[in-house]
Amino acid sequence: MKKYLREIVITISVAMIVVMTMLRTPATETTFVRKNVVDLTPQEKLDFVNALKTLKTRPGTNSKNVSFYDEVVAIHAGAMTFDKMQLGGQVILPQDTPSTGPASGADAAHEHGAFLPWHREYLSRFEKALRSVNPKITIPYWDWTDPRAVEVIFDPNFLGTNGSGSTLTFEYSDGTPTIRLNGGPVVSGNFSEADGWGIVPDLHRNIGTAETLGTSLVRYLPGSDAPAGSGFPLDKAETDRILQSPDYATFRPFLEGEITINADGTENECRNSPCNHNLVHALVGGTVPNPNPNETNRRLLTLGTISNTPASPNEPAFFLLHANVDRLWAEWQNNGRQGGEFYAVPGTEPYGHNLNDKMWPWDGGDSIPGSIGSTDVQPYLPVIAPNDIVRPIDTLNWRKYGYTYDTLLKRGRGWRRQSRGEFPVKRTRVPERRRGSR
Ligand SMILES: [Cu+2]
Repeated sequence: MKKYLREIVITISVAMIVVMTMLRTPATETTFVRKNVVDLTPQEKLDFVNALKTLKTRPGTNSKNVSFYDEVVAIHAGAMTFDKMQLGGQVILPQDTPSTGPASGADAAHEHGAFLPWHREYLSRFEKALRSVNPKITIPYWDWTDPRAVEVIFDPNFLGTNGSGSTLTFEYSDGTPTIRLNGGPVVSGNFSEADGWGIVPDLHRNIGTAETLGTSLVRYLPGSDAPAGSGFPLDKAETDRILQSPDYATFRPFLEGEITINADGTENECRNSPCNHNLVHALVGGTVPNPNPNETNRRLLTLGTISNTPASPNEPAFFLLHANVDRLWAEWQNNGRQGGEFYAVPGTEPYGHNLNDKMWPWDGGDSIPGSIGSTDVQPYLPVIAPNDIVRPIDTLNWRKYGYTYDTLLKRGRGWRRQSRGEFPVKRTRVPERRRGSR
């Protein structure tokens, strides 16, 4: 009898220890799921719009007294002042004051390896700010191959419709067919100036002239009758091929839109017509070849807010577009390519873009941005702590940030290695460094 009593006491004690240990173990942090924008409920859309608009009125820490949201825009603009040559040299940003420091000479956020790490960090910080308004929010993504997406995003009750009041005609002497674009300032809906979405003119400049685009969001969306390649949705087979890229040196420029790879493996540079991520920027904001062949510094004309890349986060659709870019990177990584060996080959990138480089603006103040035209970006930037350092290597695991994508949940969790269907790559393009050099 005594023996049984002792066993019961031991059993109860062990059970109590187990329970107490479980209570002391912190609950695993919630993973937020970024959803396809077409799957958002009306309430989720309302919450997202309200959070954006709250950040547009929240004070920042900059010396110009612009809002927290505007400060976020300034970070993106600032990153692009480290190299005045933009879009592969098709547009050259006028600049009175050049940048200084090790990051000088290359756009800190685009056209090089850190395009994906930089925007992953940038979006996650912005998403956390949105969640400080409403703890349920995640940034929805715009699957640009989804034929339903454009109508959902540019709905009058969500991000608002096309701009209006301006019809532009571009005629070419070299045989390029005449282009007509309809758009202009967005005058109604949640992101009209009248409804509180006023844009800081200094942070809303044309990338080719540095002239301001004004205080209203500007869109030149293609009509639903636009021919393939000039409208939405984008070609799904092409986006699927991006995910088949065998290495980061192919994947990053293919996704960003500097190159495209055909079904037979041949590779083309997207020189005169943008591709993939760049194409979405170009289509929403309006981008056409410059009809004046003498303007060799400006071979593309960028008309609206999101096609003038430094200013592009003034357009709320920017965040949906970049959530999709980040999702495609996460999917590519999730397919057995999670480590640093699936990033840019060491030493092949300009400073700020290699795996262990500090990325401006999270570089401890090592580099200072330049101006856009005569506009100094510095006073619009938030205060960033000197110990707030981020390197590409810190960004490779998106789950560490506490979010994932619905498409990854559907296909199972975890870093897993699958057989990778890869296409044959015929390398015909010039190396990345040569294209960026003057
Ligand atoms: Cu960007």
